[in-house]
Amino acid sequence: MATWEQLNFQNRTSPLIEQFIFLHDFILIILILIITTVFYIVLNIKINKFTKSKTADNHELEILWTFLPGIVLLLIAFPSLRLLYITEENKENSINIKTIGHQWYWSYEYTDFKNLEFDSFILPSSNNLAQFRLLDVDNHTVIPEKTPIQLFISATDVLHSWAIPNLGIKTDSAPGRLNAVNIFCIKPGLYYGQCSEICGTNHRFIPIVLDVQPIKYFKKWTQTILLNNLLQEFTWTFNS
Ligand SMILES: [Cu+2]
Repeated sequence: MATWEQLNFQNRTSPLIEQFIFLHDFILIILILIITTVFYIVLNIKINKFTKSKTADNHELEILWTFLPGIVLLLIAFPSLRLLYITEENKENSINIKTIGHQWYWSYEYTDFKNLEFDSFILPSSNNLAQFRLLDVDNHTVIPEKTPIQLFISATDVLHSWAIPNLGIKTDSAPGRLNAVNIFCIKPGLYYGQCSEICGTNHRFIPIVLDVQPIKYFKKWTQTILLNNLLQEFTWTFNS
């Protein structure tokens, strides 16, 4: 059932989304101020019926309505430019992950580990209550918590977009172009996202599941994946 909390942003789990929401609230305050002022003026004109002689050639008023919007725009421009640079800043990254959008699945490569790569497909709908319909995938993207991670995003066929609303990430994945984004998640848990750029008939069927784990579990997970890949390779060579 829908609740009032759903009107707002999802739970914030990274310093980046905190900053985004702060900017959003700040702009909202400016918006409310502008709407109230305009409403007040319109109401005043309606009630008092301003005559032309009162407002025409009012030099102070003209200066005010030229510079005030400029200052308001600057107040919005500087914080948003700052945020734009913070999202792409890459220093002291512990892990690099490459994700590539395909029609219609995501593939992941952990470039710091040899052979650590997998594809992530949607799970078909089932009656399993522990599974989110159209949001769950077979292979989760596991990352350690409280670790700066750089995610490189690209695509092989058409435009896709890699998005996790909890972390404030929504970055286009374009063929022939490498976009980078920073992840720093402060809470372990499962975070769900979807492709956010219309990419074809199965656009709604390529979700993203980010599994944020404590570092020791992440290490274990890398070992099991590597072992699995090795076994697969072995059976493949054995069968052929
Ligand atoms: Cu897509």
